[in-house]
Amino acid sequence: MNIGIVCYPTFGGSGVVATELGKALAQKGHRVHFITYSQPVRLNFVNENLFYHEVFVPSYPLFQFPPYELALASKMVDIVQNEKLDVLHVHYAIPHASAAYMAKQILRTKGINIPVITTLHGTDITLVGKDASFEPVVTFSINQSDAVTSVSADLKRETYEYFAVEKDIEVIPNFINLERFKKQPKEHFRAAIAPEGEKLLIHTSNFRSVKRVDDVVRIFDGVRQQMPAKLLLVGDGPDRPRIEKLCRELGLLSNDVRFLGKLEAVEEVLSVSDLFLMPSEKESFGLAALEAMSCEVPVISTDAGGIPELNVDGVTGFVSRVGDVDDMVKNSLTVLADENLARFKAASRARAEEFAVEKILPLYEACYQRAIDAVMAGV
Ligand code: GMT
Repeated sequence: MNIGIVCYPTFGGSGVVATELGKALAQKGHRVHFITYSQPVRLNFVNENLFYHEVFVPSYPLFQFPPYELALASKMVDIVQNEKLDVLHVHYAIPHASAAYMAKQILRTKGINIPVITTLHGTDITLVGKDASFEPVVTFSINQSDAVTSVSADLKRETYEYFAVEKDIEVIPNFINLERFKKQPKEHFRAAIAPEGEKLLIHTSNFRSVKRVDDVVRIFDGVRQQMPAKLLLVGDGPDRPRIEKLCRELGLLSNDVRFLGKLEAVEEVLSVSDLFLMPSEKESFGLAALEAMSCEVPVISTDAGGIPELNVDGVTGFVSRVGDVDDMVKNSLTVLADENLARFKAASRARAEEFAVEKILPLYEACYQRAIDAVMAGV
């Protein structure tokens, strides 16, 4: 197939999923065209089937808000026509689904009926999408897509709850490359940051309020009062200054809590970690937790959104109510206890194997084929 993928090119989960999907499809022999405003961060890979098309928004003094959606729709029209795409797959509804709708209408006037697949990732529905500023457009463009997928059953439920969506939504969970995300021998790194054999806790996110990074620090503070431990914080974002201040207030030094910033090879740091903390307020799936589990790192999480569809309570870690820091401290100590840790680590990797890219990819391929067949049949 000749597939167009539209996504955010950043470290965010939806962009990561879209890029990894495109790479895996290209390795299977499909031709994949990324259409986005800059090179996706995970597109660090050369393959004869991968193409990248940059969306350029001309600046003009009149534009207080550059019209990205229009430039994107125009680029989609251009690439569908000239690269003879079979299907357009847009990740994150805002503004990709509505730009795809516009492109589809323009292409119709040229005698081309391109099927559009929209994948809902989370905040496009749960935070931003249902805001009155976007809701009518999000509802309309989801309903106008030829097929709609969501990354968890909970996100599907929320979509039907908050939007007048009539389309069938297929749940296709996120996936993992088990070869890349596997425990690597990085003991020298571990010895450097935890020289006394301290337990290593880790959190990766975009440091936005929905991630509750304050709770990460408070959980760590509770744990280290009971056992020697260190915390690794990967990623960056608007809450970081507040988190640094909280660490100082709690007397946590830079040797106790390491801010590592945005990392490309996050699997190397996960490989030396013992416990992943995800105390999020909302999380449609929790891709960062799946990456950790694949590297044999158990997860302490909340029960928000789709996380319980991934993190199995009492098996791959534990699930607590949002904000229940005491419970997450207690659960962390259970997982980290020497007599339990190996069991939780093995169970985490085994659970991650259920989300192997080889298992999930055919679900997307089948979805594309059904949409192509329906459009060809004029349905
Ligand atoms: O979590 C974020 O803030 C980033 C966001 C995104 O859209 O890039 O992630 C969402 O999509 C990921 C991939 O499907 C999911 O694993 C995350 O759970 C989801 N985030 C939220 O629902 C808050």
